[in-house]
Amino acid sequence: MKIADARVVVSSPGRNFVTLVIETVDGITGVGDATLNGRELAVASYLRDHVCPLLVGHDARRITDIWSYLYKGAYWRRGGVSMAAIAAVDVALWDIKGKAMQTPVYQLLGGAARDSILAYGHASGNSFDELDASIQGFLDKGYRAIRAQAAIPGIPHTYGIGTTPGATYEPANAASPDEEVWETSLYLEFAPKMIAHVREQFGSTFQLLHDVHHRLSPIEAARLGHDLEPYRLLWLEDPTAAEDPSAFRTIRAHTTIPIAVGEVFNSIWDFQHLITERLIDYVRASVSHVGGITHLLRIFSLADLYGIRTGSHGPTDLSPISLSAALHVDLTVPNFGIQEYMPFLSPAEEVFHTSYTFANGYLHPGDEPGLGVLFDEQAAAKHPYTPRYLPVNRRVDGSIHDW
Ligand code: GCO
Ligand code: MG
Repeated sequence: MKIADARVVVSSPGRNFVTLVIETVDGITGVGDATLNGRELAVASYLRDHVCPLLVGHDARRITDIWSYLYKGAYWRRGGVSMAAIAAVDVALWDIKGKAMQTPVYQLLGGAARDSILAYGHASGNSFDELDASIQGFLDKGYRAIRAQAAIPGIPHTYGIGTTPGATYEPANAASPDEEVWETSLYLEFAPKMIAHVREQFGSTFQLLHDVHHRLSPIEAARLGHDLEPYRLLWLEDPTAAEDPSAFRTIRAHTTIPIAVGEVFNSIWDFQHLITERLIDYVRASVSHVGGITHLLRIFSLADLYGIRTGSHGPTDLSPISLSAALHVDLTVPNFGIQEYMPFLSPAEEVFHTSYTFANGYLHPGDEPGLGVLFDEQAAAKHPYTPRYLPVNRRVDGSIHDW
């Protein structure tokens, strides 16, 4: 089953996505997601110029071999661009294998270890009233786990807030990076009040999560974790810049709040010490940023050994192909925790026809052969790439802060 063709489609149905299409000589097509928000064309070029020409003639069934060929063969290992490119190839090959064997990918990964996949949604608001209405909207749709973010008084725009009440949050909406303002002391005062408000308003009827988005120093994160302990969060996400694993020792020394980390990581090596030293509780890897299904499974297996659960990244800046791939993995791994889920911006559904379902707070990848995603290249062509960037953060004194 040799690879006959590999091509890259960059399109913008609602937001930018980079899609890899691999075709075998037998006419089987597989798709992979190579989207790296705000740096899309770098991955498209990596694939087009350096990977697609090498794939032609390889046996599409040899997924692990092709993975190692691309990872070790480049010599320059890891990094967001390389690992997103390898991920797209890997996921497309799993899709092809499933279609060739007429079975959903999750069956190839060991079969379902659960009936359905607990998902969490993103509630947000510019005021407590708006946040309450947003949470109620998710509860009405059946969600059992909700992430809560609200605008910090005194700051013009806070991370994680939809532009209008109920709208999906999309941060990359400007042709050049928007500049947001950040003030840590205001956030540290506000966040515990916001979470306390949610628990007072709604009780403990659902799992509550909160994302710090890498913005605190280790001791600030420790203080926030301590302040939030009474509210029993399912997790506190990315409390501090994730590239320094030793920071998490400081956090752990002061609080029992569960910690989730990993959406900016690219490989098992980024997770190694956080997992083996039991410094985190949830692995938040993106299937499309850590080299695809093959490598994600290795990270999840290592985490399982240490009692750490999974919480795959699932924002709308990963394409529906990545969400589908994550769901196939979620269904099978013994240490699954929770899956992030945001409805895609319209008109993504015209381009990506998916088989996954959502009901009563739970997702399922469906039973179509392969990943269960039909990618319509003609529809994609109607939505050409438009440059869009994530914002940057400046402190009130004008200096750059982590966004
Ligand atoms: C999340 C993330 C995203 C990121 C986005 C950046 O928890 O889903 O923090 O919202 O900001 O993936 O492109
Ligand atoms: Mg996050």
